[in-house]
Amino acid sequence: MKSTLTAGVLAACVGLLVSQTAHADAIKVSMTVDNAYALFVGNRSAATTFVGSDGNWPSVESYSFNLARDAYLYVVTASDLTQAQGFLGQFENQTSGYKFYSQNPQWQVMSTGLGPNAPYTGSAADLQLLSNEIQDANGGGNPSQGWRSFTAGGANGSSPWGAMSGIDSLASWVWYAAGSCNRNNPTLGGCDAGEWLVFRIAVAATPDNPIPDNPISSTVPEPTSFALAGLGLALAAALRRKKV
Ligand SMILES: [Ca+2]
Ligand SMILES: [Ca+2]
Repeated sequence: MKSTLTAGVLAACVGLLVSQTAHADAIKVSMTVDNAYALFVGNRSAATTFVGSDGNWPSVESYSFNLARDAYLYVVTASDLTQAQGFLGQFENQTSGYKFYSQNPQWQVMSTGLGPNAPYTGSAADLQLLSNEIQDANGGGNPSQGWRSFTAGGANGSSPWGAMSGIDSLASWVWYAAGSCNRNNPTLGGCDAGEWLVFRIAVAATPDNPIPDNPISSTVPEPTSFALAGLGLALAAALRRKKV
């Protein structure tokens, strides 16, 4: 019984180790922004790859990736500060079958206060500028004093945008309720939330753990070292049992 249990624990630990070190999730993001955005892939502290940009709010764009569990998606946005502004999107982890929307707490937003000229070219200079802003926000030293939550406005289909095909009607338009924006619904009425804004989502984000990089939990071991520690404990337990 004991050896079977130990073998099971060992197998589970090895399985966890393999899944955490070699696993990549198939991710599909469908989105649009009023007025414009640029999409980047990176990690917790930097944007490393420019994916693309779009400045046409009535079109929904879809992007598919195979991303490691510690990867992040970053969305840099620009607003013309008139009439309305918003982000509408859905995030599908096709590996785990998990799907959620722009108004869910897995998304975060921060303001740079640098004005309307967001970095859109994907040049090395843009990646460096965006990475600097990400690190400022991680340290709480940016205008929004860290990463914040969105505030939801109307659902997909609501005025003034109408229905956006390619995104479920369960999704809502969201924006950052700060600066001159209406705190109850920052998507309506032209306003400046501290442009330009950066949105992000961690591939590993879940409803129970929407902010896996929360500084409060930064003392928790990384998944890989945690798995290794678990493996070591299981081995130690197995050795102890052999002695007895
Ligand atoms: Ca678009
Ligand atoms: Ca606008």
